[in-house]
Order: sequence, then structure tokens, then C-alpha cells
Amino acid sequence: MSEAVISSQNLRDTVIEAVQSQEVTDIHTHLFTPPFGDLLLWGVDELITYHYLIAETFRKTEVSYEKFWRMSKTEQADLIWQTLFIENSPISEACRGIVTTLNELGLDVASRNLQSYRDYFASMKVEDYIDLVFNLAKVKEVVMTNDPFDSAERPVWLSEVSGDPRFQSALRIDPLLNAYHEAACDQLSAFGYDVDRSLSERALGEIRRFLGDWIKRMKPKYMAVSLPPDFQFPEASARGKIIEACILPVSREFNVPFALMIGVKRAVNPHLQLAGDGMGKADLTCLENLLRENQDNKFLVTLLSRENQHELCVLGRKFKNLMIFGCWWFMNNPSIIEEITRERIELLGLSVIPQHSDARILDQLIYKWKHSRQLIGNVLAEKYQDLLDSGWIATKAEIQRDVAALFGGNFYRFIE
Ligand code: FIX
Ligand code: ZN
Repeated sequence: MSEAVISSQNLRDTVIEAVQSQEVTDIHTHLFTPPFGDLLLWGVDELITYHYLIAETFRKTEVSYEKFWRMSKTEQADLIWQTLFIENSPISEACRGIVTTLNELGLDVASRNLQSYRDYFASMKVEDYIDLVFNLAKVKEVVMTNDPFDSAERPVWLSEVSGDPRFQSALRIDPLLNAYHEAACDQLSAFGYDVDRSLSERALGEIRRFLGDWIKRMKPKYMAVSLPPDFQFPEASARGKIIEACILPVSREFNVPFALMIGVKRAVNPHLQLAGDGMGKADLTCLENLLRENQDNKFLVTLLSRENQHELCVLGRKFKNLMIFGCWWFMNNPSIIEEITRERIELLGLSVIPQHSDARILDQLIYKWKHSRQLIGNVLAEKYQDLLDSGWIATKAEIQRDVAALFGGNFYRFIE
């Protein structure tokens, strides 16, 4: 047997090295390729004004919501830096992420000098910075979140410019499913699709045509929607009807999986704007129904409630058309990543996608992947050690094969 990994220390080093060096396909981000212009966020002021830090700042500042939202981005970053990094130690996961990122970029985090960090970015060209970040984070490619209803994004797609091929697309359909009557119906009419509010057979056909047109245009890796915790399926609603009559058949026809991100309660505190979303535990009967009744469809699923994670793993054992991915948003904290990764591997072995970054700011790829690699590496090392204790001697090549599957291979095998 070649390069058998027998001693405990050798085993741990081999696993950690495999996880550290494996390039990753990041299957869900909010990043954009450069032709999308200002939609691609990067740099220290964007990092500091990430909505996770905005929510944390309001717990420590007397500045009112109104005053904060009137500030320029630089002023907001100054306030957040002062509040979370100078007057307090940046100990939360989102704050620590900034420290990791600056440190990995070679900046002097001990100086606590925000202006010096701004100076570093001032002369940087975005294309060069993308290379630097992808190299540091060992990210091979990222999947964007692409909304054909978005007025900033849509014209770029219609102009057919081709961007950096490391940025793949995902067709995001929240407006279609979550706000059909409020907005999407009128927008679709304005785009030239003959739809109506009653969702007649003709309108459903037009929605299928719309989805097909955008699949041909974007070549998305999947279609995705975020859903509230009270999502049901089947459901006597516009959303239920569109999923049944449009999303599922189109997903099958074009072999584009349907990604469901369940558990978000949008705007529980609207004063916080993007930082004001909350979450709740879902009833996974909806997924059970979808998976059982549509076994020729592929579903990628991530959930926002910790309390749903175990049930989701059990569903994974029952349905091979379910691929569980990532530790989404409020799940993306060290204690929970470690717990869910262990739970998933114990119940599903190596047939999951353990993490995505959800990066909104390019630089975040650095810390999100550094932190996640550390946690996933530790869990895997423990699991291979358990195997060794049971008498199974893994080889280095086998461990590298397994890690490659977790960091991208499983995704491609599932969607292709
Ligand atoms: O719906 C989503 O894709 C969420 O990830 C975002 O909307 C959310 O604001 C976020 O950034 C979470 O990490
Ligand atoms: Zn997201």
C-alpha cells in the first residue's frame, strides 16, 4: 500500500495538509466579476461595513439608525472601527474575520491604523487584487448570486460581456417566488413576457420561457431561492404554483438543480436594512415532499436554523437527489461549523458540500476559507483517527481524494 498513514501525528499532519492545500469551488457567494462594476465589493471600508458588523455595532453605539444611514461609507467604517476594534476587542467571528484578512494580506494589525489599511488598497487594481485573494484563499472559482430582476445587474447580462471565468453564475429567483404579486408579475410584463396575476396556463408557460431564456443567457450552475421558515410544499400560493409548474420542470429540462435556502425572516428589524434579517426553524415536511415527489429533480439545500440540521442529515440519508451544502449565515460560526460538519460526516460520510463562503466582499474569501479550513481539517483529522483506531489504514492519496471531493468534486458530480 503506497504512503500508508499510520502514526497518529503523521495522520493528523496529512489530513490538515490536504485540507490546507486543496483548492476550493465556493458554491455560494455574492461576489461579481469585474464587468459588473460597483457590484463587486472589495477593500477595507467594504469589509468593515459588512452587514454582520453593522448589526454588532448598534449593540455598542448610541448613534441612531437614522444618523448612521445618513453617513458616508467612510464615516460608517470609522464608527464601526472605533466601536468594535478600538473601544472593544474584535472577538466576534465577523470582527475576527477582518483581523485574519488584514493579517493574511501582510498588513500590520497591531497598529490598529485604519488609514494605513486604506492606503494599501488605494493603489490596488481590482484584477490584480482578485488574483491575490484567490491565491491566498486557495479558491479556484466562486459561484455568484445573479438576479435577473435586479436593475443594476440585468443590463450587464443583456450586454453579453464575458467576465473572469473563475466567476460562475447562479440564477437567483427570490423575486419570482417570494414577491410575484408585489413586483415580479409587473416586471415580467415589462420585460415582454405575457403573464397575469392569476397565473393562468399561459402565464405559467411564459414564466417557463423566462427561466429558459435566462438559463441560456447565464448558464447558471443552479437556480436558487431563499425561503422563510414557514415555507410549505405543496403550498396554495403563487410561490407553490410557480415551483410546481415552472421551477421543477425547467430544472429537469435544463439539468439545472434547484437550490433552497430555508429559514430566513427578512427585515425583522427594518431599521437595520440588510443587517435586519432574522431566522426561524423550518418544518422540513416541505423538503420531504419535494424530494419524494420529484426524484428526477436535483436539490441543493442549506438551512439557517441549527435545530434543523440533524433532520436535514437524515433526509440526506433517504434521498440521493438532495445535496446538503454549507453553513449558512448565522450557522457560519466556529462552534456551529464544527458541530454540523461532524454531524454531517457521521451521518452521510463524504457525500456533502461542507462549506460555502457567502462572501459579499471579495477580501472575505481570505478569512472565511482560512477559518473554515481549520475547523473542517480538525473534524476530518478526528474522523480519520477514529478509523485508524478501528484498524483502517488510509493512504495519503485516499485522504487527498476525499478532501478534493468535499471541496468541489461532490458539487460537480451532483450537478453534471
Ligand atoms: O439570501 C442570501 O443569499 C443570504 O446569504 C444573504 O442575503 C445574507 O444577507 C448574507 O449575506 C448572509 O451571509
Ligand atoms: Zn447568500
